[in-house]
Amino acid sequence: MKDLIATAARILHHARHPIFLSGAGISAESGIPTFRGSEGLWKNYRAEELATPEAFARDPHLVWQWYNWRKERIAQCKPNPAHYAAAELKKLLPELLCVTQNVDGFHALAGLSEVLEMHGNIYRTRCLSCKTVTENRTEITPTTPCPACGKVPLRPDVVWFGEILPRQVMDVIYARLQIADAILVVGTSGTVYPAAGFAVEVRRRRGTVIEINTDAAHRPYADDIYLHGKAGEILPAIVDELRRLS
Ligand code: BV8
Repeated sequence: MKDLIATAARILHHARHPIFLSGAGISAESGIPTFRGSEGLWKNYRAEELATPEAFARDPHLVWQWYNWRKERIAQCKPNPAHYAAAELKKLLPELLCVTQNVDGFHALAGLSEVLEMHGNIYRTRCLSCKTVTENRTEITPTTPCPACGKVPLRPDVVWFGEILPRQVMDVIYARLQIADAILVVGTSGTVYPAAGFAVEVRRRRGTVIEINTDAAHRPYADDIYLHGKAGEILPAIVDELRRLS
């Protein structure tokens, strides 16, 4: 593993247009359940059944119950060494484009301000009537009025399955994918698109894919650098190695 970490650090150090992509696994050591791990269910629902416009239209109370439960759970957790290491990585590699699929806001909380939250943020709500987006850390129900126009309902300001991703975010990511020579993928099952396609695109352009994941069954491609283990341990080790190279 030590050699792999040194190789990963060297590749990132020499990369001209690297990308960092994180998924729910980077927050697992903070105590936030991942989506597809054993603890990923809520009341026996899967994320794909609740994180959709159809589910919200059908039962906004149930969907808001799920988001309120997650907001409360996240509020009891804090960023872990992997989040802080990601912020250090950005300082050591100013060119690094940082993207997260997570909506917990932990990258920003750990000091990585320039992170693209491609699936939105659980602590923001959006009014279905006037589209106003507000920060909100309290419990929301389908009858909570919009602070701007007073109408209901509000929805979580996240991207649901079947919804398109924020254009301005995707434009930046797709532009980088045209020139990316390395991508560091941390704690994602690679099952949700378009994020799951980013490593494929980097590989297609002969870039290097470096993955950190605890799942031994995770099928890396032969030419990937697969670091099997916890993000909270491996990411800080890559940062230490990078510091030696810098
Ligand atoms: C879209 C926000 C246009 C909400 C989320 C192409 C092919 C097939 C399907 C599609 C496609 N294009 C679009 C789709 C449909 C769909 C999709 O991908 N479906 C999947 C289920 C097949 N995609 C969409 O609808 C996207 N929209 O593309 O618009 C379009 C639309 C329709 C049709 C065509 C085009 C929108 C997707 C966004 C959905 N919103 N979240 C919320 O959070 O409430 S996705 C949700 O899953 C989270 O954001 C989460 O981050 C994300 C991905 O999951 P992971 O992060 O990977 O988490 P997971 O639990 O799966 O894995 C954790 C990993 O960590 C594991 O591998 C584990 O081993 C590892 N791990 C655990 N602990 C650690 C660790 N690793 C390291 N250290 C540890 N300690």
